[in-house]
Amino acid sequence: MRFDVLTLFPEMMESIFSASILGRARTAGFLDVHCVDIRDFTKDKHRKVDDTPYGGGYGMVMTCQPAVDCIRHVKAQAEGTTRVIYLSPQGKVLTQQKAKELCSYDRLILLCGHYEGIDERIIELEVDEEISAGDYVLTGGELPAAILVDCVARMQDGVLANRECYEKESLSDGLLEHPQYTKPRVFEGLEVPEVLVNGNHALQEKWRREQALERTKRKRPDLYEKAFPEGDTPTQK
Ligand code: 21W
Repeated sequence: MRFDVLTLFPEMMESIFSASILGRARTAGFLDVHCVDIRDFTKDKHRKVDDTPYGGGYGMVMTCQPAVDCIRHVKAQAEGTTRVIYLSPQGKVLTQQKAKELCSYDRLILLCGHYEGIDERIIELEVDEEISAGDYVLTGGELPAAILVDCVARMQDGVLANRECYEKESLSDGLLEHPQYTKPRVFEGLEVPEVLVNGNHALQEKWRREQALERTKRKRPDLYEKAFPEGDTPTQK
């Protein structure tokens, strides 16, 4: 899958995508992420990309010309199915389910706004969908775009060492994960649960499932209710 991140801060985004698991996946050729500088597309002699809002109000608004030309330029190189997404506080909040749906495209073009927002006509002309990172206020769409890339990229073949890593994990089945432990067996008097040290595999599976259910019920009753509506009893696998 190919991602194009359209931003005024390409060097900030580039550093995020060069580190850790995503960086390794890119080097290994499993992931194609391009950061495109919207400012490179401005036709203004002072390289301006924003202006004051019509009708008054504080702050600056991203202008149409650089953003629209940038999107069209990137779209023109595109092969296969493409989705243009504007990261926006007004979008639908990103979920694991939404991320899975986005996997069906060959290319995602992610537009990051900054300042007080972008000219509405950019959305009207070129944007297919708006997505938010959650109900809190940030300074721009860059971090939400990084979240989206991270979340969708790790579902692609070759990015994680083990496919099960994401198919079996937290939130994929709508539940939180069981607690995890590693060495040493006792730390400051706290012991690793006996079943994980001595139990058989079937017992350990059962324990993990019970822990996942108990934790979800206690820490995220909203998720628990979604997974088991109206007191549906979960099946013990
Ligand atoms: C924050 C832009 C507030 C605009 C109209 C009239 C992208 C984001 C962002 C930002 C405003 C996301 C106004 C979660 C976020 C983002 C920057 C409002 C005032 N508009 N997900 N007056 N939170 N944030 N501007 O902030 O661009 S996805």
